[in-house]
Amino acid sequence: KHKFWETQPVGQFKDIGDSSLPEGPIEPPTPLSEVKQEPYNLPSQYEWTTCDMDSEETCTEVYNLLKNNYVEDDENMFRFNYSKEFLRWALRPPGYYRSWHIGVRAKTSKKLVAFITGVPARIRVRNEVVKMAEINFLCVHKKLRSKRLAPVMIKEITRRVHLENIWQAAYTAGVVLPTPVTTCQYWHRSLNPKKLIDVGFSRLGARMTMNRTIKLYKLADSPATPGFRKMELCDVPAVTRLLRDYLSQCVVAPDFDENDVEHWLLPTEDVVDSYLVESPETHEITDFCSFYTLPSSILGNQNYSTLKAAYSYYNVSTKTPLLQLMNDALIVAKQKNFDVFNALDVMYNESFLKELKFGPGDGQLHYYLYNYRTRNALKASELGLVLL
Ligand code: YNC
Ligand code: MG
Repeated sequence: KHKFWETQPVGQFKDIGDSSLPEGPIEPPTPLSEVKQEPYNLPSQYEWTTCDMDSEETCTEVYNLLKNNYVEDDENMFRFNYSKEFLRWALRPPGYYRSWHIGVRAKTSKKLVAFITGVPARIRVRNEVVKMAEINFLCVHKKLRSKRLAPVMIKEITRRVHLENIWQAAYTAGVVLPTPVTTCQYWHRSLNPKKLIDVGFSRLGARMTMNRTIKLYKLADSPATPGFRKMELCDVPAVTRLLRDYLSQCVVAPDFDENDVEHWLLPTEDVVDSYLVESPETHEITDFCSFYTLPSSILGNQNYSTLKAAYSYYNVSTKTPLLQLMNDALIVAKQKNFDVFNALDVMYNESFLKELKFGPGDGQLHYYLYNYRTRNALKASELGLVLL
């Protein structure tokens, strides 16, 4: 059934429930000298390219490949439209490897036809911090689908990850593969219900009028929590402590240090937004919330071409109730003109989704680890990892 995935060191369906299998790496690392030194073979019309994301020209090529060929919803109404700024942010975190930004070009035209990326991360699974690659942006041009190009790309990135002496990876996908560590669901909170209904993202509820719907999703004009403000560079140490402490409660979570927090959470215009609560009395930083910007192209609508979506990222509440904190996040997202605020049911998110009028989406997001077995599948709430 899974001709490729059955050959890989991942949890196999046949092993589900076999409690004799130990938690941890499935295969031991091999000596670096035994890692294949040459790239895998591509069909003869294609060649490997390493994509330099510092180059405006290459970044534009990647942007266009993804804009036209990356992930769509089940009904093919929307397609992710990651911005160039976002791609540069997502692909150049502390310690990144340029060799993990892999493209495939047609030899004659030099056109970019496929892409896959990895970035390094330290991910904690229970008490073990494991060096991993986070794999993302696997994309094959629509005209080259179902030709088994994806397995070659996955093998090639695996080889290049191994060359850096890293033997595990984390990734998410909408498709079921052997074998999810967790399966999460997206929830959506309308900020601009009229547009969402007009473009077919949502539908008018039973016995609802447009005016009642608009009223239902109305938010206050400004955040309610005293001391709620944008995160700044000087907040990095305090936010790192707050976040590390919070994520320690999860079974799987990133092991963020101050450099990681500066990169992943310091606000970057139109890429990532972060807010915190600084106590007006003690000036202590007690709570934190963040979201990233990922628009989708609206396919074939006369009136609108882009859906502006915010995605919940890392949130920490110690003093301000999470419900109130996230309501303030919705308010600032609305002020910034987002149409919808999306969140997975990870961490403590279930505690606010229904009350803040998020509705469940269709389609699930499966989380995977490569060459790392967990004893059992996790609950979404035990997961403290958000991939882009
Ligand atoms: C997928 N999303 O099952 P079997 S997510 C992994 N992730 O293999 P072909 C996938 N594998 O079942 P196509 C996958 N989708 O026979 C399909 N597969 O064992 C498997 N879509 O290959 C599939 N982006 O080339 C099958 O399929 C084999 O031409 C079939 O290409 C697939 O980024 C794809 O959804 C997804 O661009 C590239 O459909 C194409 O269809 C496409 O014949 C739209 O492939 C965009 C899209 C995927 C987004 C993502 C995470 C990717 C993770 C990859 C796995 C990483 C493993 C760890 C590596 C490092 C290890 C270390 C150390
Ligand atoms: Mg293919």
